[in-house]
Amino acid sequence: MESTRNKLIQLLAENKESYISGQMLSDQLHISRSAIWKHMKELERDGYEIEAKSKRGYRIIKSPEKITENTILWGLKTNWLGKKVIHREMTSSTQILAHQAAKQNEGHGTIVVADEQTTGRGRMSRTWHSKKGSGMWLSMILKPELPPYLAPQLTLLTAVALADTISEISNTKPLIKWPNDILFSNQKKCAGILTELQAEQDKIQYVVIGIGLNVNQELSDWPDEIQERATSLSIETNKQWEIQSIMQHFLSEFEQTYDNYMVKGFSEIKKRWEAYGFKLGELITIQNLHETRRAIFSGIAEDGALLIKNEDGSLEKLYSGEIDW
Ligand code: BT5
Repeated sequence: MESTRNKLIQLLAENKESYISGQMLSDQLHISRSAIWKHMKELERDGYEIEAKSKRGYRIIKSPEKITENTILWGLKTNWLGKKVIHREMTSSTQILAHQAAKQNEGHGTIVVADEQTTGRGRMSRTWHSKKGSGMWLSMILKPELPPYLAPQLTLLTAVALADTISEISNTKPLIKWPNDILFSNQKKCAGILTELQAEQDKIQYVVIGIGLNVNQELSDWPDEIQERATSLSIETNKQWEIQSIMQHFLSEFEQTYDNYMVKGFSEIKKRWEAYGFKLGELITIQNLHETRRAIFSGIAEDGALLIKNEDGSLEKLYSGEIDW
């Protein structure tokens, strides 16, 4: 259930440019004017700067930089995504928390956010470095009405929304490396996506999509082996970024992309994805137990597989990580 506090922030956020009267707030929230005043004092303690003018009402001038459930909601322009926020300063992994929450019936669109993850995870039990306050460590609980075999499309959809967000806010040119990495042209990884599915045979119960986006790290924040392969928005642009506004932008972008996909299907996502595709149209090396061969990376298939064109002109789908980029 949405708390009065969150509704109050929502109302103030919607009226950012003007004052909203104590009476109007009290009518909308069904609480007394003195209760409104008490909430305002609590918001101030959370780091909000609030202007109160007699005869005009209240206005938020500045929200705190520290991430909290309230500050994420403040200014969030989504309809359903992130309306319920679970925030921790420190946790093992937002994926673990999100799975627990989903099992306890947390609904579609709930997000889990942490400032720091002690055991952030990548695919196949790999580690995701998640230093305190340096990146967007976010997991989203979704309950899509989709057959499980289409779940890989959600990873591609997330990558498109994330690449759009990065290019819109920072004016950089990110690339998507199939299936789940965001890189820059120097081939350094700035973000990774982890899609984890809980499904019955023909029905998704829920999916948790985890996004790790490096925002304000310097190279020395990572161990040597990661330094060679990683980058952050800050390293690429030479400036510090506000993590929460990036998150809000991403959540809006994701929601629109997801809603559109649910109505219109995958073809638009495919087009948008291919516009960002790393090494699309180029020769790549495919390795498996028996052979090494070269083929052209020619696109992505409806089921999220990677499409290659062999030397004899035949098209083939690849699913596993046997590509040597
Ligand atoms: C991924 O895995 O790229 C998915 C990462 C998903 C992280 C998010 S954060 C929020 C949510 N909660 C979690 O616990 N996880 C998700 P993968 O493709 O397996 O890449 C992992 C590899 O990337 C590691 O083995 C390292 O080589 C490298 N790596 C680790 N941390 C990195 C970082 N911060 N930046 C760039 N590369 C990193």
